[in-house]
Amino acid sequence: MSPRSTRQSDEHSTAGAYVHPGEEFTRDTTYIEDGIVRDPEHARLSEGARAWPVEAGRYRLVAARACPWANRTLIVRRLLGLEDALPVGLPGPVHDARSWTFDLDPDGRDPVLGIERLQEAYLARYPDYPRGITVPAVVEVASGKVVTNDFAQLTEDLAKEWTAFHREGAPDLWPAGLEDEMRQVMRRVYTEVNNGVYRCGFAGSQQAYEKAYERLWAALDWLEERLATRRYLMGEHITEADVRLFTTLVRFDPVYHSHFKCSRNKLTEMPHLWGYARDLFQTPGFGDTVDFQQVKEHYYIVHEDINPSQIVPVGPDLRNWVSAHGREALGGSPFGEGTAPGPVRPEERVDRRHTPLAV
Ligand SMILES: N[C@@H](CCC(=O)N[C@@H](CS)C(=O)NCC(=O)O)C(=O)O
Repeated sequence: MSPRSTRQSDEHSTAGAYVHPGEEFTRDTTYIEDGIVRDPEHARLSEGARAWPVEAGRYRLVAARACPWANRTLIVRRLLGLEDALPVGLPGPVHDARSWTFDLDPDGRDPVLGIERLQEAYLARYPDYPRGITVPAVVEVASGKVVTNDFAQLTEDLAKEWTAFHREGAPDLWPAGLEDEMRQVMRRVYTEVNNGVYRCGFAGSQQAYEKAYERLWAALDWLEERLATRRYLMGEHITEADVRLFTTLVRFDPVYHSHFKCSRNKLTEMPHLWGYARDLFQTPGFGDTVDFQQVKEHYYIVHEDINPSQIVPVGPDLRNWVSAHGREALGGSPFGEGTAPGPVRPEERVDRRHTPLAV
């Protein structure tokens, strides 16, 4: 059995080389699409995908703080209070041609899975796994095998399938009445913004870059306007759509503006987006998952073809992330009828030298 392809690309198999000369950037959207669901017998998954049962402690989420797609899972897990049910392993910020390593753990091994590289969990399931070893991934602890790396489905499943383990007061990140519009908004955010910054950064020609740049800024202008009158993307309360936009915005000035040449404006020059990003950053569950130093190290060191010196910038100054944002004036409340998550567990706290928050 091997992961199914929606499109063929070897983009992930050439760590260190992300730009293909003359070409537009195309993302490999092939995932191990298994789902972790409440009722595996009646699960409606895509063809060939396996349904695994939701079970506390059976799986381990592997999520590098540096990665925006993995950052989504860290935020949602914390907002929903799934820390006990789904423990986390945190690889360091960089990876080599073979994969992410657990170099932040004392002996260089994930303390529960006992592996040095995430690659071991992929190969345990698919000995000839042909693609990039990506985070986020969920690994079954007993077998050591990767279950899924389908990051978009994963956060949706955490919200909809893992409800038995949600904390009391967990927010509704997928309000039923908003779901259709949410999916449209998230689709545009994904193609134009989350992936749009990569399309700029990994463009293989001047023409491809300029096209990507126009697309990105058209979308950011749309969001700037949308957020002028709405506190959150879908209105009064946070939803999964905000999680998805936030992880790109928080990386914008430290990385995408310079490293990916997304330089028409800084985030700090887009008043509504900047206020919105700070509002979320200061909301428990969002900013307290962000390690700016790991984020910068990941991009500037791993993408050697666009930053051959691998020098990591010292700036920008991050203290403005904790400044007053004034978004309360738009009304709304982050958690709706729910409540904020409690303090971050000591073992999951971001290094205080890597964040402007008092963690
Ligand atoms: N694979 C997913 C998203 C996950 C992803 O790309 N994660 C990156 C880090 S931000 C990764 O693990 N890259 C390692 C590799 O490609 O070998 C996609 O491309 O849509």
